[in-house]
Amino acid sequence: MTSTGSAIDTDCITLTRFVLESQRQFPKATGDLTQLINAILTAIKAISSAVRKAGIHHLYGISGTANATGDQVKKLDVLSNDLFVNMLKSSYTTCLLVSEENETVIEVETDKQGKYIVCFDPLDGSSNIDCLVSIGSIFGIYRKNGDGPPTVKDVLKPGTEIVAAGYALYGSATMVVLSTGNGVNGFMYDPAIGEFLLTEKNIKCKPRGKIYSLNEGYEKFWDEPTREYVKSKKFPESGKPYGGRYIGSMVADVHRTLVYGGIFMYPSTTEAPKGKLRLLYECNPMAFIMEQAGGLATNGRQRILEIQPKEIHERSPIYLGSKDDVQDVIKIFEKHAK
Ligand code: P6P
Repeated sequence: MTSTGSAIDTDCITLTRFVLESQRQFPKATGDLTQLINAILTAIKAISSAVRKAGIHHLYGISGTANATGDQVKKLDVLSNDLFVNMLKSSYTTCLLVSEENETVIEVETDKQGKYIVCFDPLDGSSNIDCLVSIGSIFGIYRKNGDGPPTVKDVLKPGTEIVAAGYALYGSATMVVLSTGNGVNGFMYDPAIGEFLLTEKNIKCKPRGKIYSLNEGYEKFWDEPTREYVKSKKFPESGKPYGGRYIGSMVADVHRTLVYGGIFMYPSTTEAPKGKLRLLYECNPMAFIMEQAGGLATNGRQRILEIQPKEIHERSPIYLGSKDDVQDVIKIFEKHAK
C-alpha cells in the first residue's frame, strides 16, 4: 500500500498486520493487545505530526502561548501525555497507567477498564526539541494479575513481567521499534498512508560494538567501576579505542546502540546515586527490547529487568547494549565488589 514512485506495494506488512499475525500464535488471544498497540500508534502518529510542526506552530518548549486562533497552545510534552492517556483509556484495554508526566498512578474509569497496565514516557528528551535533536516516546506493557480493583501494587513489578515494549523515534523519519516477546522489529512511518511499515525485521544487537555512550561531563561524579570501564575504552591495552557518541536523548542513543552495537550508559553519580533514568518507563522497556535483540541491560550489579520497583518514579543506573560490552562492565563491578 506504500507508494514508492510508480510501484505500489499492495501487500506491505503494516505494524497492525504484523501484530495481528503474531496474535494468531496465541489461540486464546482476545485481540486486546492488538487493540492496545493500535491505540499507542495513534498517539505516536499525532505526536509525530506535532513534533514536525513544532517549529512552525511554536509548539516548542513554550507553554501558554496562544496560536493564531487564540487557542491555548500546549507544550509538546503535555500534548504528548494527553494523547497517550486519552488513546489508552479509550482503547478499553487498560486499567492503570504510569506516565513520566503524572506524579501518581492514573486509574482508568471502571467502565473503560481492561487487563493491561502501561508505563510510558510520552516524550522523552523533550528538552532537545528546540534544537531539533531527535526525541522519542517509550512504553512498556504489563498484564494485571489477579482480580479485584487495580492498585499501585499491580504496577510495582519487575520488568521480567513485561508483555510488550517499544519506542517511537522522532528523527529524520519516525520509526517504531517493538517487541511482543518474540524478537524485535522496526516499522517506519509512511505519512502518505498513515501506516507503520515493517522495514527492519528481527533486529539483532551485535555481540560487541565499537561505541561507548554516556555524558562525559559528569566524569568528576562517576563511581569507580564506571571510571575504570570508560578509561579502558579510551585507552585500551591493545587495539583501537572505542568511538564516543552521546546525543543526550535516550531513545536516539539506545536506537543507535541497537543498530550499530556498543554500549549506552547512564551511571549513578555522587550527585544522583540512582542515576537519572526512570526504571518503569525508560530503563525497563529499553532493557526488554535490548535483551530481545540479544543484548544485555544491567545496573552494574543486577539485571535491570529483575529489579523490584519500590515506587513508580524510581530511578536506576543503566548500562545496556552489546552483550560482550555489558559483560565487561559487569566484570568490573564484580571486581570492585570483592
Ligand atoms: P543528561 C533527556 O532529558 C533524558 O531524560 C534522556 O532522554 C537522556 O538520555 C538523558 O536525560 C540525558 O541526561 O544528564 O546527560 O543531560
